[in-house]
Amino acid sequence: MKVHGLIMSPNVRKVIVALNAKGIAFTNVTVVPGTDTPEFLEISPRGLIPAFEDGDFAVSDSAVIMEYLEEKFPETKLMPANPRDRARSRWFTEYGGSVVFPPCGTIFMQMMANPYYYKRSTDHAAVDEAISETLPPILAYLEKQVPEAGFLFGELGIADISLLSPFINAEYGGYEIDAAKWPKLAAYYRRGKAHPAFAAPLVEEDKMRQAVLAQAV
Ligand SMILES: N[C@@H](CCC(=O)N[C@@H](CS)C(=O)NCC(=O)O)C(=O)O
Repeated sequence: MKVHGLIMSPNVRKVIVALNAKGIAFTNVTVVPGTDTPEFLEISPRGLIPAFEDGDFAVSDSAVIMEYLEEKFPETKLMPANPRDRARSRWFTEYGGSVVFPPCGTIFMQMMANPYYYKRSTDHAAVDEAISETLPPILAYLEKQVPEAGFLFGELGIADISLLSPFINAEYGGYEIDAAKWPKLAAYYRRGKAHPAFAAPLVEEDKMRQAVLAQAV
C-alpha cells in the first residue's frame, strides 16, 4: 500500500495515522502539494494530496481513503457501530476537513511554509483573521463536543484523527489552543498527539520541520 503525499500535510497525516492505528504497513511516496504530473493526476484527479494505492486500485481524498481502510481492515475499528454514531463520526470527519482545516492550514502556510519553505512573505492579516475570527466559534463548538477523557467514540477513530490533525499544522505555525478558554479541547488535543498512532509520524515530522527551519537560516 502506498500513501502519496507529504507527511506534514494535515490530510496526508490523517491517512498515515489511520494506517498506524490499524497496524497496517505502508510506504509513503513523497509528493509535494501542487504536483500535477499526468501520473499523479491519474491517481488524484484534483491534483491534491493524499492519494492512495492498494495494488492496482487507487483513490484519493483523505476521508474516502480512511473509510476504505475501515471497510477493508475492520479488525481494529476506527468508526463506531451504530448508524447514528457512524453518521456523527462522518459529520466530524467532514467538519475537520472542511471547517477546521482551512484556518489551521492558513496559519501553517503563512507562518511556516511561506517564510521558511517557499521563501515568500507572510500574510499577517490572513493569520489574524484565522486566529481572531474564524477559529474561536469553531473551538467553542468543539469544546462542547469533545469528551473529558478518551476520544469521541471511545478509542481514537477517524473522526478524532480528522479533527486533531489540522491543529498540529496550526501549532507548527505557532498557534496554541488556549486551555483557559477551551480546556476540554486543549486536553483532547494533547491526548490525541500523545496517542501512539500520532506519536510515530510526529517524530518524522519533527525531523522534517527542523530541516526546513535550518534551511531558512
Ligand atoms: N479533501 C481533500 C483535501 C486535500 C488537500 O487540500 N490537500 C492539500 C494539502 S493539505 C493539497 O494537496 N494542496 C495542493 C493544492 O491545493 O494545489 C482531502 O481530504 O484529501
